[in-house]
Amino acid sequence: MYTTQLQKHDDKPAPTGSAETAELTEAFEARIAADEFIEPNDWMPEAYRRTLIRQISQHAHSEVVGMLPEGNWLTRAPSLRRKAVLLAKIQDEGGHGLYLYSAAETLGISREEMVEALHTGRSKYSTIFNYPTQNWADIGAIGWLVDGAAIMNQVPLQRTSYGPYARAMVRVCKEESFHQRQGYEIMMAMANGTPEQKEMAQDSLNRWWWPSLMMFGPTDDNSPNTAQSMRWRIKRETNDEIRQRFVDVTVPQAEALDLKIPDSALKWNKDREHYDFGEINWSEFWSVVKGEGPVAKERISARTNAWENGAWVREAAAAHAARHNPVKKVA
Ligand code: FAQ
Repeated sequence: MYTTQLQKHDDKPAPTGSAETAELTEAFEARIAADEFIEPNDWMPEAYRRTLIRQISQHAHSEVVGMLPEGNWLTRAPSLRRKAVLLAKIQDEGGHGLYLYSAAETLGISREEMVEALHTGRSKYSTIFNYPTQNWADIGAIGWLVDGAAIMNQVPLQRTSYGPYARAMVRVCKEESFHQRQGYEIMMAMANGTPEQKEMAQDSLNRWWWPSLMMFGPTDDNSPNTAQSMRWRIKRETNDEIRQRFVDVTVPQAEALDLKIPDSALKWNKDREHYDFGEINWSEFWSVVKGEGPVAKERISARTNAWENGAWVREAAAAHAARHNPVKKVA
């Protein structure tokens, strides 16, 4: 995806002294303040690079692990049309993972290192994918709520300060918008269907609402990374700001479906011009972050098995590439 010759991180001349580092940092910060994109071969503070690797690789893992809950229903989709649409959507998520791994690779980390960090639990992925998909309505709820939350978070990331991440987000957002609509369309069909179908849709909303709100991360005052990431313009809006926007947009959508959001504290606040909503169960959130989610072990073992079973494909692809397109070693 990125055709520019990348410098290897180790090859970059290190600043020779604190005066030089201060000068480079000042120039870097001026570029951030001027809303310039930082590109792979540009000088950047080490902590900025590490923060990006952390966030982009976790985002990539989320896309790839996120294929599993929906994949669970591919063979049981209620019609050929639903199956074809779901298959296309899941393939898109795999593609998002690939753009994001590629963007992270431009920062000097290899795909293998990132995958290993996922498999060994050193790198996180979104809590939402540690919940099970129990019936077809869950596929509608994921598209509507989970992709809806993902878009809300990713639209501001189109203006993130790191160029390859921002550009990847442009295409990802277009595709997520289709995903959100396909989910909402499933919910519309179910909410306007038989009483049993409507009940399934309501049950699904009940189970996915709170985990969807958790996707935006801890509250701003409990978010260790937000302040610095906002200063570096990696994040353009805070966790709470984006969560609030999601609630404000989604409540009328639930009303249009005649479904009830499972929150007795939910109420329009005319002074704030936003919905007030109830307290998220933060102890559940942190326990899922720590890897104790309902299907966390199944998710990681599915990914580990896929990686191991796919070893022969990677070896064959590498052998084919070496035979047909040998890379010339530069002395
Ligand atoms: N799950 O200080 P903060 C999708 C961790 S894509 C797990 O606030 P930050 C598409 C956080 O990593 C969904 N961990 O952190 C799709 C940090 O730990 P660390 C993924 C979480 O980075 C749809 C610690 O808590 N989207 O759904 C979560 O500033 C359907 C403290 O948190 C992205 O990744 C969580 N929910 O803000 C696919 C978007 N929240 O790393 C298939 C890009 C927080 O220090 C089907 N990422 N943590 O060890 C971001 O915008 C940010 O990374 C946040 C977290 C907002 C997720």
